[in-house]
Amino acid sequence: MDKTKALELVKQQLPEKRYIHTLGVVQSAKELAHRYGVDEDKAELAAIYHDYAKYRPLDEMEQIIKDDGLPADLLTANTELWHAPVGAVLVRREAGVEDEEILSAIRYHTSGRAQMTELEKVIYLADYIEPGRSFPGVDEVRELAARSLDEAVMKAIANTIAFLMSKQQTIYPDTFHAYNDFAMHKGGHRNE
Ligand code: DGI
Ligand code: FE
Ligand code: FE
Repeated sequence: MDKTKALELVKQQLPEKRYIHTLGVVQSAKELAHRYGVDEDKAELAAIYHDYAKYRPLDEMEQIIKDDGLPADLLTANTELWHAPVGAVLVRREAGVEDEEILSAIRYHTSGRAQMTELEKVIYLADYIEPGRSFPGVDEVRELAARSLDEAVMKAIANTIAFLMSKQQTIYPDTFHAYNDFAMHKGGHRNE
């Protein structure tokens, strides 16, 4: 898939602000991929498409969760999570991306999961630390990202869980599983 065409497709799906965020994620993902020996072209494409479904209507996303065999527990989870797995379905269907590594990086970019691949970690972290982000704790994660991919992702996940808990929001099980996996192994990974 050609990068310019991918960016054009994504631009049509997103408001200006989210498109600028996407360009930031692309920049951070390429840097992280380079630093940690992850395929830079895959990181770039996954970053371009990671928020593809972010502005789809909830009823359309709900239908895709039901029709495309996505985990049924998503239906009762925070709807903020939906755009990630639904995005993976739509990027395959509408953009013709078949690469399972890229699709799983899109699928898990919001929740994380146990045994994340290196590409999944890069996209999760790039989404968290891209230059446009300015929430509390982001600079600490940026510093960690310079020396350890696993420690940076673990801190980002811990911050997200703490943030959600401070607002008395639910935590999706995959997010806890991701955290526990890093805490137990300090760096379990799948495939590589
Ligand atoms: O799509 P973005 O805004 O770029 O970032 P994202 O895909 O990480 O979405 C973040 C939102 O998802 C944020 O508002 C927190 C929310 N969220 C809701 N429930 C969960 C969750 N994030 C995680 N990791 N786990 C949850 O259980
Ligand atoms: Fe997202
Ligand atoms: Fe994002």
